[in-house]
Amino acid sequence: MPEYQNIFTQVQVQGPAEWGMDDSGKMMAERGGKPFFSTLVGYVGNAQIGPIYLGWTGMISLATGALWFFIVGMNMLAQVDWSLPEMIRQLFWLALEPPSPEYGLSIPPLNDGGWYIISSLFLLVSVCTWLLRSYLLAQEQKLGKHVAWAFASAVWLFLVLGLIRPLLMGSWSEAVPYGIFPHLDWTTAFSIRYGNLYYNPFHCLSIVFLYGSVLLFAMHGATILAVTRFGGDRELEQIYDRGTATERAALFWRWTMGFNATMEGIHRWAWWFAVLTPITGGIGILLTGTVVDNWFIWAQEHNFAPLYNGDYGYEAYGTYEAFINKESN
Ligand code: 07D
Repeated sequence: MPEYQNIFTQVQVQGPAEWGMDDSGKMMAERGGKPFFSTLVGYVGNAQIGPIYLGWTGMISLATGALWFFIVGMNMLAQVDWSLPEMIRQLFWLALEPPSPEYGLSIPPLNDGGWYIISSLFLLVSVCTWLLRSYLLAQEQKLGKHVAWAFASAVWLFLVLGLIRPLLMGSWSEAVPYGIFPHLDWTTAFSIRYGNLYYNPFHCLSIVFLYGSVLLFAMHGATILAVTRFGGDRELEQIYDRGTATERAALFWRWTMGFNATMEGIHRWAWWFAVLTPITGGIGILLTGTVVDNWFIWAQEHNFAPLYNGDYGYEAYGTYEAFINKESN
């Protein structure tokens, strides 16, 4: 055994395939695929691939996810006259768009948004069963449900964007199109339509938590790698039986910024920052167009954006209401 190991100097040890625990006796039957080893994969993670546990939630999730993917793909193919080379050439620009506004919340003809609604139903089932699967698999292994709850926060934003907000706005046309550039164009159009999303304080908060997650991950990853030589990579052990690695890491951060998280607490910091990104984001999207029609004016009203003298700010019209009326005339 080398004395000092980290991800850059690791040795790949290969023994018999690991099948995992079998507490209840019913999981083994649902594990599929003969496990095999890949040295290449071993460079970035565990060299063993499989077996995979599917179960009924996994089966439904993959099947409905594939149906969504297939419907979107076939619609794109139809748009380029069933020409595969054209589909590949235009792939980044193609989309399955939601119905147009005149349909409201009714079900439109297939080629006028109907396929969008059907495929969305499949995607909804797929994402929700995947969430349930992460909950059930944790339960099966007697783990905490932290992964499932974290994924639930992402599903919250997904539901707000594609289901809850369109329902509140009274139109499926509010939903996000399925396509690579088209969904990005949608975010820009959405931002402009509602007066610049940068002035939505929940978009601000979401960015804070997104960037904050990145910073925490970098700090934590760097810290653990830096104290690996003292056994710091055995994090759980360091939590209940603190050793010199933890002491050094803590001291480093106290010297650097006067404060240090604990060996256990840093993971809670990371979890909360990650989870709060889509939670705050979902609140911001939910308020847009339902409660607030123009975030720039909202920000001016709340002394958060500057007031200009001229046609840009609402004060040129006397009151906010007068400005809104002028805008809608
Ligand atoms: C999207 C939801 C969960 C996803 C799930 C998965 C499938 C299947 C299929 C693999 C990520 C579903 C599964 C679909 C996959 C296959 C085959 C989570 C998601 C469950 N913004 N912005 C955010 C920044 C601007 C806009 C969040 C930065 C402009 C809109 C985040 C900038 C405009 C929305 C963020 C910036 C604009 C957002 C996303 C900089 C125009 C949202 C958080 C530097 C471009 C979303 C409140 C997240 C939101 C969102 C960051 C600029 C528009 C913090 C850094 C001004 C419309 N923006 N943004 O976790 O929550 O997403 O807003 O300029 O809806 Mg923004």
